[in-house]
Amino acid sequence: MRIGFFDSGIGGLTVLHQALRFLPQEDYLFYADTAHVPYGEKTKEEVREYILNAVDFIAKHNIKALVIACNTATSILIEELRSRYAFPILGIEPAVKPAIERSEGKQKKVLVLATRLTLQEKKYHDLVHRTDHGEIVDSLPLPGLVQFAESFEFDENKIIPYLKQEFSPLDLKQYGTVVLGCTHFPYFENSLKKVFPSDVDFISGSIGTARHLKRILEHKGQVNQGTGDIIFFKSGVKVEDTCTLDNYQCLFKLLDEL
Ligand code: DGN
Repeated sequence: MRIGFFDSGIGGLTVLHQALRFLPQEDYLFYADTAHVPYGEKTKEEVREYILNAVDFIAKHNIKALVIACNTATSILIEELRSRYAFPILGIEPAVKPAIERSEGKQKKVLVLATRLTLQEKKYHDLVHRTDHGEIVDSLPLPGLVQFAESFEFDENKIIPYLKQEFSPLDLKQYGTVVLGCTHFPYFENSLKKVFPSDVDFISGSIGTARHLKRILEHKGQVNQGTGDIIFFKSGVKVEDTCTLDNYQCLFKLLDEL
């Protein structure tokens, strides 16, 4: 049986990349809802419908677990999804708590970068509130980075000016840790590093999600001895063209090099 991965687009590959490190012998199904990306600027009702359709499709493929490799989808729908399906469903959340722990030692603040929808949601506000250190957490949506990733635009000469423009109202020296709270953002870590002071740490939830996936499969005695085979779908259509598949391999390579 395969492990399903879902995202609005190619951001979820940053989580699958970590899963491949922890569980290289699993077989995977990766579903990108590219017909509807970006989710972050749409209404909750619209996005809910897209996710339910996609997950219904994925569920027909005999999967043993599903990773919602999208912070936006996790924040608005994870509980509802868990109540609909029998297989384990894991999500991903902005890594606010570990970021606070790292920043406190440096007496600095935390900046959470995510989609507008994630940052609006009660789940995110509860997450920050539960840490008891909400006063040191700032947040900023960066919708442009999702668009850049979806158009395979990673040229720093385009990305850095966009980041500088978005960060211009903020004093970046006050931050000790930056949370990559959208799975599309790790592709831009090198550009982000060039914009922030050199002592800033970057943290995402993808390692935690991959580790959790491994623990669940081990606990259920469902660890596979497969080949690490991946099949890709774009909004319900199997990806067969070599150009797209090569692009996905390039993204894994880009992540390997970070
Ligand atoms: N990659 C998704 C996330 O982690 O929130 C959402 C990107 C988008 O669709 N805007």
